[in-house]
Amino acid sequence: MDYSSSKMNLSPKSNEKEEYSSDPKVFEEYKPLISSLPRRKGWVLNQFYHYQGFWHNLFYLEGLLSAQEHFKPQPNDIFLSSVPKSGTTWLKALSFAIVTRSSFDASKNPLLTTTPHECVHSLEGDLAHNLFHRNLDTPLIGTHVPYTSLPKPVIDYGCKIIYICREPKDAFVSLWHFCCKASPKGVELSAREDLDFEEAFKLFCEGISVFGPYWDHVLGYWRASLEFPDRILFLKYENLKNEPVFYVKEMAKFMGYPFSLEEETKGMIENIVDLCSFENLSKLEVNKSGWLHGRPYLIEKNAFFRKGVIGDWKNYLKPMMVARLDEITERKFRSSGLTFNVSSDA
Ligand code: PAP
Repeated sequence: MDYSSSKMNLSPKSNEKEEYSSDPKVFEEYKPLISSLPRRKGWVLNQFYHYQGFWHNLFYLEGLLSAQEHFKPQPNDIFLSSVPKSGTTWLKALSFAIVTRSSFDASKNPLLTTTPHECVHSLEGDLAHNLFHRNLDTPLIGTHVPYTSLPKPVIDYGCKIIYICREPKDAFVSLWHFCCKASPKGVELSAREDLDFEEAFKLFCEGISVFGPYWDHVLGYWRASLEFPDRILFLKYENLKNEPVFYVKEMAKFMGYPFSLEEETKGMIENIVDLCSFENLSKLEVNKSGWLHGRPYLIEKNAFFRKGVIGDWKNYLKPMMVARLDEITERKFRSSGLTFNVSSDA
């Protein structure tokens, strides 16, 4: 398949509320496979499809299948990976600022005028759908694809991966808010079906969320990071929040862009942390207004910047819900060595 021929039709079909439909010619080859997959009602977008152990909406599934078949990374590519709502936007901003720091002076950084998601494009969304061309100025590519579904060359070439995860109660609350702001393309926001919090919670606990089950996604990268520590840097949102300077330094070293002593003395790390802070990015005009393109649903840019704190789940989850999510997390992560020991700032 030739990416360059990709053209999407994002208007809804008349006979069903499948909000996104690709050009049938482009993804024709995947139709038999997709129609054979188990499916379930999803959040925001009508259907989730079960593929290689994870739930995907149609748009990202087609992108994933195409990427698995055609995507060829450069050996020095660095993948920024996460399960949605775990700190992707922040990770993209920090990584972009780190690798491009000698190309721009502080007042000209593209992050001041371009959203992090447009500075670092996503594999299964932007690139596989040919919505954006690969930005060859940076080695960075974003992805939500589970570890075991990554295109084979990404593993074979030994590409580096930074994975960010987030405490599951906060990840769920963030996902629910995001989904409430998203609307299928072609559907008025006001005409969108309400996303019931309890129903969303139930689905999340069953593992039915975009790129879910959340726990399997995290564990896939966690185990791989233990096996290949030189290739996979595993970060937690909460640690990055509590000690940003330390982790930005770690990230730069891991990516092969370490800070020199002179840069450290001049406060370069602190400058990057400040540039990419929630407080700074969320007040920039580019992140405050307008719509983010290249998604199967309509979403305002400001939806990627809600509160940016640890422990906001306390404001939303009933004690029974907390117990249920904590129990699943404990059970799933037991004996993996992965824990979340978080202090709340909500
Ligand atoms: P995505 O997977 O759709 O790209 P992602 O960026 O992973 O979303 O998650 C968004 C969350 O990160 C939001 O969390 P909240 O809903 O709990 O507030 C968002 O506020 C938070 N976030 C975005 N940018 C930053 C930042 N610079 N620092 C800290 N948190 C941030």
